[in-house]
Amino acid sequence: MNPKLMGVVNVTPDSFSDGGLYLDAEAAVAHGRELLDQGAEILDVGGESTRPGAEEVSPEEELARVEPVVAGLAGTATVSIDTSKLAVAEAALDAGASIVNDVTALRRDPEIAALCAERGAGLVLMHMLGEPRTMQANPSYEDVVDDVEAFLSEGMEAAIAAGVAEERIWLDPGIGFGKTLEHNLELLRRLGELRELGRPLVVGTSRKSFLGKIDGSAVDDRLGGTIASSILAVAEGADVLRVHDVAEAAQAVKVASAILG
Ligand code: HH2
Repeated sequence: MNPKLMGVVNVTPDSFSDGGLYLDAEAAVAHGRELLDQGAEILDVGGESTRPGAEEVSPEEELARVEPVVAGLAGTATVSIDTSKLAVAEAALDAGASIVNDVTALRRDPEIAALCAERGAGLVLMHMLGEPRTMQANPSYEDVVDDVEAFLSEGMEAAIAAGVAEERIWLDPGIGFGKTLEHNLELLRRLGELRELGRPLVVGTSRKSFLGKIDGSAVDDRLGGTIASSILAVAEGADVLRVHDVAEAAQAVKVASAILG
């Protein structure tokens, strides 16, 4: 049990838990460095919130937010760019990012696959039902785990068809993206079934609202829930944890690893 920690660096005014805190590029770079010191192996830089109801920002605006931050961190860290826009992904790779984290799994800009292929970049494909503006309006599935697995399998096939090497693809069930509390819990409980896809699994539960639905906690008071859900995800086979609170996640992973071996 040795998951990598992906530290979240949000350069947005409106992210659901840390919006506005690191909008200034210097503050965002300093925050990224701090997360590295705390044990992050990857820094996930994002310039557009994907919280439920969020409106899209223009590629120009998103790029202006993330480019200096990627450039400031890429020399010392493995950087993923959290975007679903081709122009942003391309500029971020130019600035030194080596992974594209696409929460639409190529549905918004399918050309991201060819870009990653050409650059030899990693690609994270995440499941989302619909789009952020509307995804929480009554999401429904036949069987949430089977449906997510089929979606990720198709996305992976599309990426491979566009030339992305299979070993550069990571998959993510998209906790909180078009899912009820029960859907999220079932995905976490049966996460091991997604191992059949044969690729590393990225899981992001950090501070998400499903945790608050369980215990009534506010967004800045969900560290315990984040840790519990993250460690259980690792026990079910998660390889990468996308978290805001890297120091605490690193400590939890160390203790869990010592116990489980
Ligand atoms: N969650 C968020 C954003 N990007 N990417 C992946 N691969 N997996 C996730 O679970 C995931 C993600 C949402 O978290 P955050 O970035 O903190 O919020 P916001 O989208 O409001 O910026």
